[in-house]
Amino acid sequence: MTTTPATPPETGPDPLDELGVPTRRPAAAELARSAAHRAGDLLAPPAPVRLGDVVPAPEFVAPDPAADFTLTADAAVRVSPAGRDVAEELAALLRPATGFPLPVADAAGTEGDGPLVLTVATDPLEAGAAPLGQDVDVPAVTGGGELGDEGYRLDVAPHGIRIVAATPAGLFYGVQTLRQLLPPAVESRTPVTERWTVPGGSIVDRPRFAYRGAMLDVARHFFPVADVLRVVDHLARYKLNHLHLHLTDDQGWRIAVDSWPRLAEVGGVTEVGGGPGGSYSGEDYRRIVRYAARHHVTVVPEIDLPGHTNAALVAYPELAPGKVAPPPYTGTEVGFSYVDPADERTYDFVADVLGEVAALTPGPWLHIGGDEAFKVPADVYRGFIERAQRLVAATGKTVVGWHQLAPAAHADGRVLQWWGTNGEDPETADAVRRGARLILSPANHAYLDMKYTPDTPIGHDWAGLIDVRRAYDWDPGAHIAGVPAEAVLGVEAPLWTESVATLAEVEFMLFPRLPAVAELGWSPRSAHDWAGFRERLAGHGPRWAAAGITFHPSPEVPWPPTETTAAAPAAVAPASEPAAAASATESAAAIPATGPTAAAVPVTEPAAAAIPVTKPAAAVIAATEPLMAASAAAAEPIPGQPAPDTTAEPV
Ligand code: TNX
Repeated sequence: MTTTPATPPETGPDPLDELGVPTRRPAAAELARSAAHRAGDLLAPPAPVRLGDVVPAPEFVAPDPAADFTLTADAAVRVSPAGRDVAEELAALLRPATGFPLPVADAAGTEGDGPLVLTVATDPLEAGAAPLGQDVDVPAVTGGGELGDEGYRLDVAPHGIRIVAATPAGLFYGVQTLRQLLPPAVESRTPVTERWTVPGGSIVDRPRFAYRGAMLDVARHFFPVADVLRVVDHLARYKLNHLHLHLTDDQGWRIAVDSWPRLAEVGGVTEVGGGPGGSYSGEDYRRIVRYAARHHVTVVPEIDLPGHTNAALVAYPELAPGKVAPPPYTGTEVGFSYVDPADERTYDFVADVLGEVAALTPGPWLHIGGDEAFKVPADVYRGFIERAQRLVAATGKTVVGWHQLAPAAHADGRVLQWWGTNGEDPETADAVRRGARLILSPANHAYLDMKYTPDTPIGHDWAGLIDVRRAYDWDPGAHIAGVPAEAVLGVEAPLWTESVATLAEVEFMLFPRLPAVAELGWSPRSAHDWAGFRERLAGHGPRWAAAGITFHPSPEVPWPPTETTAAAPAAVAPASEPAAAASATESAAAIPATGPTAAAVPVTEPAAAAIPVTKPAAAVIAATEPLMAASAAAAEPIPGQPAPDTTAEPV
C-alpha cells in the first residue's frame, strides 16, 4: 500500500505530494486529529533548530517553515524490513528523553528491492493515518541524482517524517541528521519536558568521500571496550564510517594473538606513565567490531611494523635484532625499536599476527603502520614493507600504511595515510602515480593530539596548535601537490594518546575538532564555509552537554548563552551502553575542574532550558593533574625526525 498522510486544508501543497506518491482521501478522525496538532503548532514557537543546522552540512537543503513536525507520544516508526535495525536505533535514541513508546513496525508493502523507507508519524493504528509514501523512486525524488551507498533523503511535513535511502547505511545517516534537527534536550538520557519540533522541509544528502575516519591510539594508553564503544557513538553521530585502532606500539600490545600469546600477556601490561595497560581478548575485539558495524563504522586494525615494536620485543626477544629482550618502555619517545628484518622468524610472526587479526576483522583493511622506523636502513625497510604487503594480500585484505610506505613497490589497492605537514611531497605523489590512494591526516590540521592553544593542559604541539578553525580550514581534494582529488579516498583524524589517559580527555581532544574533520569528509566542497560552520557547530554545545560529552569550549565558536560560566566539575552522563556509562563517570570523576579551559562553558539557552545538565557544565577538564605532555614539550622528539640515539631507555 502506498499512501501519503492527509494534507490539512489550511496548508499549501504537501511537499510529499510532489514526490509522485499516490494519495488517498483522509478519514474524518484523521482530519480532526491533524487539525488539533496543527492548532497546537500555530500556538507553538517555531522549531528551535533550523533545517540547515546540521553538521556535516548536507548537500541540499530546502526549508519549509510551514511544514514543521512535532513528535508526540502517539508517534510510531515504520520501516522497510531491511532497515529494521536503523529504526530500532532511532527509537532507542528518542525514547529516553521523550519518554514516548515509539513502537517500531514493518511498513506494509516494502519487501523487495525498492529503496528503504523509514517514517515517523502518528501511529496509524490509533489515528487512522497511513504511513508516508513507500513506493518512492529514488532517482525521481532526488531530481535524477543518485543517493548511492550512503546517501539519504529526509522529508519533514506536518504529518510525519520520512527518510528514504538505497541502503541501511543511508537510512542510518538520515537518522543522524534527524537527531540533530530535534531540540538539544533529545540527547538527555532521562525524560525531559520539551516540545519535540522538527523543522519542515527536505534534505538530500550524500558524502563527498568514501573514507571518513578517526584513529584512537589504544597502545600509549589502554582504553577499555566501553570507552571505544562510546568513541564509535561519537563517530557515527558525525557520519564518520571508519575507526582506525592503533593496537600496538612500544608501550603496549593490545590485542590477543593465540599463536603468540605473550604479545598480550607480557606486552600488554604496560603503558605510558607506568599504568597497568591492558589488552583486548578476541571476544573484546569482536564486540567492538560488532558494535561498530551496527553504527555503520568499519574497524581498521593497525599492527605497527617494523618500528614501534618494543612491547613485542619484550614479549619475544627472538624478534629483536640482538635477540635480547629490551626493558619495557613507558616513555614517549619514538623511533628506537624494530623487529629483526633479517630473521625469517620475524616473517612467521608477521604472517601469524596479520592472519589472526584479519580473521577477526570483517572490514577490508589491514593497517601495517610503517612510520618512524628510523633504525632500519632504507633499502632493508623497503624489502620488509614489500614482504609485509604480500602477507596482507595473502589474508585477503587490502593494505593501508602511513605514507612512509611510499617508496615500496605498489601493491594492489594499497592506501597510504598521509600525515605530513607540507603538501609538497613528491615521494607520496609518485606512489599515487603508481596506483596508491590516499587517506589524508595532515598533522597540522587533523591531528587531534595537538593542543588547541598554548594553555591546553594535555597534548603535543610539534605540528603546531590546532584550534577549530585550523582543523576546518583545508581542502582534502587539493591538499597535496600533484595528487588529484580522485586519488583521495578520504580523511582521518588521529588521536595519539601519549598524554591522553581517560575517556573525558579523549572527548576533550575530539570535540569540537572531530566534527570539523567530519564535515571535510562528508560535505561538498561548495559547502565549505568557516563562518557558517562555526554557527552550526555552536548549536552542538548544548547537545554535548545534554549527552554528558566533555568538550573544549573554544572561544572561536559562538556557543549559545549559558546560565552559568562558573568552573564546575565535568558532568559525564550515562552513555548508551551501561558499561560505557560506568566508565565515563569514573573517568570524569577523576578530573578536577580548574584551569584555563574550565571557563565559559556553554550549557543551555532559553529554548534548551529543559536540559537536565544545566550545572555542573559539561565541558571542563583538569589542568591540575600532572599531565605529562603539558610539561614534556621540551623533551619531546619531533616525529618524522630521527630521534636521539637513546634506544630503549629504562622506564
Ligand atoms: C607521530 S604520525 C607518530 C606517533 C606519535 C605522534 C604524536 C605517526 C605515524 N607517528 O608515533 O604518537 O606523532 O603526535
